[in-house]
Amino acid sequence: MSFGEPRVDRTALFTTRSAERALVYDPPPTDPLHVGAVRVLEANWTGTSTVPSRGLYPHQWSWDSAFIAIGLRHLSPLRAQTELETLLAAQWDDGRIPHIVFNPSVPLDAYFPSPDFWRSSTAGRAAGAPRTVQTSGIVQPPVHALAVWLVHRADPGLSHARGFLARMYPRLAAWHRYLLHRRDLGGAGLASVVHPWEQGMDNSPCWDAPLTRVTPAPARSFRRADLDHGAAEDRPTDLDYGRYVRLAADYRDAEYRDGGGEFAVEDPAFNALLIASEHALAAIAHELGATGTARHARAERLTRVLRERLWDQAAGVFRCRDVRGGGLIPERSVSGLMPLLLPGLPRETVAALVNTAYGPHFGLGSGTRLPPSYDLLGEAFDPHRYWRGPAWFNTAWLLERGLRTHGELARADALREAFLDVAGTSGYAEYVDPFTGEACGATGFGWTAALTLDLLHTRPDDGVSRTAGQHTFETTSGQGNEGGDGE
Ligand code: 9WN
Repeated sequence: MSFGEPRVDRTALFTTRSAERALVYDPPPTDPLHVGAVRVLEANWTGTSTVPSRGLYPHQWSWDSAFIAIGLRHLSPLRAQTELETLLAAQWDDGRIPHIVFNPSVPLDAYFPSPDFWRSSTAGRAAGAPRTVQTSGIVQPPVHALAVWLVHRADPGLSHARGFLARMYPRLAAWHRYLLHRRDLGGAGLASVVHPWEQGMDNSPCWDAPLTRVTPAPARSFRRADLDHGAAEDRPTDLDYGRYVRLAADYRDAEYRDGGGEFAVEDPAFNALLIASEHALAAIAHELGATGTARHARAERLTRVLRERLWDQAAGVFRCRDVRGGGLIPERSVSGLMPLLLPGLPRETVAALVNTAYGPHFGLGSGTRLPPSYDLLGEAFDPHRYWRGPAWFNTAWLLERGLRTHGELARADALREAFLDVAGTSGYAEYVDPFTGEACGATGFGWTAALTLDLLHTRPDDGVSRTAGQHTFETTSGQGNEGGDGE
């Protein structure tokens, strides 16, 4: 096992040629967990970005790439920067970062919905979709500014030499502006998702009630490619898929204009990640010489709005809000634990969230090895079905980070150990049975390998703020997060 500061890819300081974007590690690591994770990232690298999985997900996915870059920074900061640059090069003029950037050399039938379904360069023209690359038209959780900041910190010299922050900052600012303005469908300041795929936990029971309003597209009108790779009983049902297809087709047919669709949900994880990224964007602004505190203040204000809009005191968890149906959705999802990431959360909310994570609904410290995606006691719980119970490694990583942020060090250490153990024994699985750690879905999964590397390289007592009340997004000068561009 190897600890310490992210290793600097020194050869990369002087070059940006893709042939030299090889992974470097000096001295060569011998820990099999490390070696295996590096192999996965090498196998999934396409030359400009990393696929989540060669078989099931053969293109570039938005939040996957952000998590992957967070791991890659320990091996090759240059490759980590390239990963994010490739994704942000596909940003639309209206600011949205698409959830998939398609690889033109992959056959159309390898993944559904394919580029000919989304038709970004025609249906997305009014919203400013890029002309030279095909993308989807929906988004995924905004982990990007956080990833850019962490990648920068891995090698500030390389970052400055390549103008990495200066080039990424305006794109990230436009992305947040899109979410905070065009996607404020509830009118309270939070961003809404308009499709279950946007929130990233596609098949969560949280979507069941809002999805009942959506007429499914007929099963014969599309062909699912996911069933070529995954077991049907673990994947979403055909009925759910029909609804996903209908929602996406309606959005496309409205030329990706925001505000009109049947599905609009304020989700706690999506908004917590937006707020965490707003803190990171403040740190980036500070690094670039801005003096204002506007972004930091906005992140704090949004933390308060998140609590006012989505916190359920009696349940001790954040809920999703169905903006079209008008109320909080009475389901407990791992999404509702994710605001623990936020440094400005009141102490009593932190304590309640920790109790919920370690209580009967999520079973940490007692029955489960990693946080289940959904309430163990919920009616829809299924330990193997997509986002209806299994554990994913990205949410475990976020929870670990949240626990450290609020000084829950023993619990964070235990979760870190469980993460590393299960990642290795499961073959870097896409997701696992939360009780046994048995592998489900794809193996050799990008973010599982990348976040394994991140936990291996970030000393338990270093890397993020470990003290309750301190900022997670400290600047290089250690002055706290005072950045902001005052927009
Ligand atoms: C749809 C790529 C993505 C992840 C999502 C996960 C799954 C896609 C699918 O795979 O979603 O975007 O086809 O099910 O749910 O979180 O980003 O790994």
